[in-house]
Amino acid sequence: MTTFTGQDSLKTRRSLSVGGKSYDYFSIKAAEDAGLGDLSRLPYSMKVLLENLLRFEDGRTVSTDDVKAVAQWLHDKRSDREIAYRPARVLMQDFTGVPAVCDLAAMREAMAALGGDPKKINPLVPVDLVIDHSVMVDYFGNPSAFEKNVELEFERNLERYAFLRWGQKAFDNFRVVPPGTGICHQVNVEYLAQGVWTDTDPAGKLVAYPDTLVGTDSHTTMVNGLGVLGWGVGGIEAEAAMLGQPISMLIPEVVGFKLTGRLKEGTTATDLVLTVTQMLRKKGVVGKFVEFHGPGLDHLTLADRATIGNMAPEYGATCGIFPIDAETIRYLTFTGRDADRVAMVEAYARAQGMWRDAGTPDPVFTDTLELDMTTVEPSLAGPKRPQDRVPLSQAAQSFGGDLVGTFKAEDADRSVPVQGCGYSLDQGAVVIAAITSCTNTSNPAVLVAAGLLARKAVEKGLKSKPWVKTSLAPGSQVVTDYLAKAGLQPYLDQLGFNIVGYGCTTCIGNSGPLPDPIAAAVEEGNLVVAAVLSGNRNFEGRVNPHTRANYLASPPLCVAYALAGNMKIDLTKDPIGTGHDGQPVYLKDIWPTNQEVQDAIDASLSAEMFRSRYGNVFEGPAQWRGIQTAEGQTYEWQAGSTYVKLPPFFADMPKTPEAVSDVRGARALAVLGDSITTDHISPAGSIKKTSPAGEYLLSHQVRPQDFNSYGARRGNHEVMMRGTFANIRIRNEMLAGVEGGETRHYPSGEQLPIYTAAMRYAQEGVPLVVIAGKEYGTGSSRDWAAKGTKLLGIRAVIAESFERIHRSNLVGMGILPLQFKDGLTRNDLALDGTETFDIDGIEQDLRPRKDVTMTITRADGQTRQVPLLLRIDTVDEVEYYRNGGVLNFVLRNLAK
Ligand code: MIC
Ligand code: SF4
Repeated sequence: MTTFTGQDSLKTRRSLSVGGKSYDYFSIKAAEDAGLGDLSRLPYSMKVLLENLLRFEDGRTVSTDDVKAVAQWLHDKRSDREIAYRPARVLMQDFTGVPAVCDLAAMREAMAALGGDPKKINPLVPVDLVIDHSVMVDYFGNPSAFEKNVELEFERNLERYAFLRWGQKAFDNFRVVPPGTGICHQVNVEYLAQGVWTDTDPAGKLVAYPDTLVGTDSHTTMVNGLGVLGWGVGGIEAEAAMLGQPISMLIPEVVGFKLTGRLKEGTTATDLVLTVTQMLRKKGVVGKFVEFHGPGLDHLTLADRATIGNMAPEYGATCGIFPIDAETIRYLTFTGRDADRVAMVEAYARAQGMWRDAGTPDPVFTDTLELDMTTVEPSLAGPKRPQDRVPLSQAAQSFGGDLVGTFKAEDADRSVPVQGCGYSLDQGAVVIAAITSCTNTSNPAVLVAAGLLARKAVEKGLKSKPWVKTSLAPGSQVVTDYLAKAGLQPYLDQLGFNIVGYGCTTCIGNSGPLPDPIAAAVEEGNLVVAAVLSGNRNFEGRVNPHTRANYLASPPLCVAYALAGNMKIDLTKDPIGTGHDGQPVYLKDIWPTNQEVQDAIDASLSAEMFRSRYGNVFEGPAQWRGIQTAEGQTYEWQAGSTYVKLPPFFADMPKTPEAVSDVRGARALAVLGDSITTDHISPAGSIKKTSPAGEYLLSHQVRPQDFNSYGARRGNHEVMMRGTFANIRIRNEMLAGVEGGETRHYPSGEQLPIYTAAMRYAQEGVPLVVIAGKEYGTGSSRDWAAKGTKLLGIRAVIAESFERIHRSNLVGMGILPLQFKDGLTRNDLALDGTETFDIDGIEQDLRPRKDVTMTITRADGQTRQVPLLLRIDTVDEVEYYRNGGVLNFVLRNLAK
């Protein structure tokens, strides 16, 4: 395979011999000697980018000037140069992977229609897709929960899985990790990632280079803990990368995060990552790399680093990376990676100046910040944003504050009897306690801590409160092995934390319904009840439609809150329950010491567990192996399918794109506030019966219990268009006091679901815009947030700022991201939806980051001109936009 097509003008190709084998590599030291000067203090992540440029320097997509710009970065600590970056591989999960395979299948057909060769639509780099996002927690708290949930998962998702099995055969370089195996990022860290990748060049010579990737999931950054540079991109960008299109990016700023000290007794890696997230969000690192360094690294296990890397989307950074050091090597060895490969990782890192040890001087960074880890305290984050950290000691009070903020004070003590259960549900009840998410289930320390806490609680005679939906969903089967070996699973089981599946579950919003009587009590009392989960996201409407408050916390704290059963209990002061002996039990009485945790890990985790579990990782359960698969280069779309449909993005695409045009007479489809997440734009969770998507499914004879989730329906654009902006908690400022995806259509003035209004405007030939506040598109990589926006007829999104991935997804779908300038916001414009909008500067002289003008015409004919910054950031992106999207661009090129 030709993953290095460069001409190597700087003559940096060298060879390295390890374990009797010789590898070529593109040497940074050689580049220094070729005139770039001392590069030793470049950040680790910049060295990875530099190597990529050296390897692919072809005088066309990558020039020696690009290489020099990286060297120059060392002096300026920033650069406005655009580079073409080619990651070694691509990682997908099924929520984003199914629509990606749909796109690829559609591109094969479009390719044939354009007179090109459909076989060109084939990944050129290795692609792994892990099926992890679909399993739901329908059954919980009993020994058969796991089996029954898996059964339902296959029943619901058979069509999608059969489609993926077709893809597995139809595309080269494409592997699928079957359902029930683990979560993509944990499988990546524990198995797929290699630290250093190797391949043979056209002359048959082995070449070594850093393992790098893009993933169609924002938490791809978890692998940064291993020193592997990777981040999340939309499916469309990943598909382009598979087909050989380099990632177009600006040489990033790199923020150095110095860690000193070590976590004190009673605190966990989860507490640390929530602290880091809060600090970095406050700093503002969107579009930047974050790199961790300092003596504190010596006290962080690889799993701790992976937890910190994981939450990069929550702190807003492109990635949060750790350099390679002795701990990386220990982990690679321990997880059963091939000994030769491990030796190579060390030799390669040393040869390239990418190895960290105590003596390594601090790299040069654009900006820095520092945390003494001894100051980290037990924490939660919530009730609706991951960056809103609350110290455990203030959680009860802070929840009370939120509660009173939402309701009249006299409602704060409301309590509703739960039908047929003999107890009442109070305000603040914890109704979900979920040990979930790759963020934490990849870290044995916090899982073992949860198990030890469960043991101590059981020994004292404590029980989970009966209204709590408890679940444990590990990100790999190895977790089950070590919890069993440590003898801890039985105690977790006794508290209701039986295994419910190996996958994302509650973290993605697949928490399943609350038991009917509980849901009824919540609705009857309009209670604010909570979920406590060890996930990384708690955006409104995500975790469960009934939990208005959602707190992220470490696995042991999830168990603690299941015991306590209410957010209003102060776990640092109030008893968590009453023991056998009638005496109050406090959290501190059952919290395990760091030494106990370490001892249990030492006694129960072994390299053999990783080897045996991953030895047959592509096999899957019987249900998977039994799926009948279609054959053929192109997919036979099933007319009746409500899961997989030919997407419309390339329908009737002409060989040359039409000219781009200014926006004329647009209406606002929605005016939105700050921190609009991709969960608001394209929710992933449950589909309401009364929503346009629900009505569509009903009209296609799908029963509500078979609706599955928006995430699982992403292979069907009809559902997804209807689900765009259908989040139950989104607030459109064009309507006062309305929650949910509604808008007002003008000039009729009628209040309609957003989808219905959009279709009405489409019929009327009216283009649309969306107006929003800061950090628009926060959250995930899901490109459906941009695809849905496109299919609703939205030409431009005008916001105060954009989150990285969503901005590039918008451009990738041919939508204009426009940013307010000079401190102006939507609030200064007093918009109510009756206005029309014209945007100039697109037809003429389209170029990256230019200023354009928007003219607002009010109902009374008055006009106002607003300057905007065009957030098409690179020259390549201009081309994507001109082509109507990145995939259309790639298709046209391949068809030539
Ligand atoms: C998430 O955590 O939000 C998801 C679900 O994993 C998404 C991807 C998706 O929407 O499928 C992400 O993080 O990118
Ligand atoms: Fe990990 Fe949660 Fe995303 Fe799944 S949904 S990949 S568990 S962060």
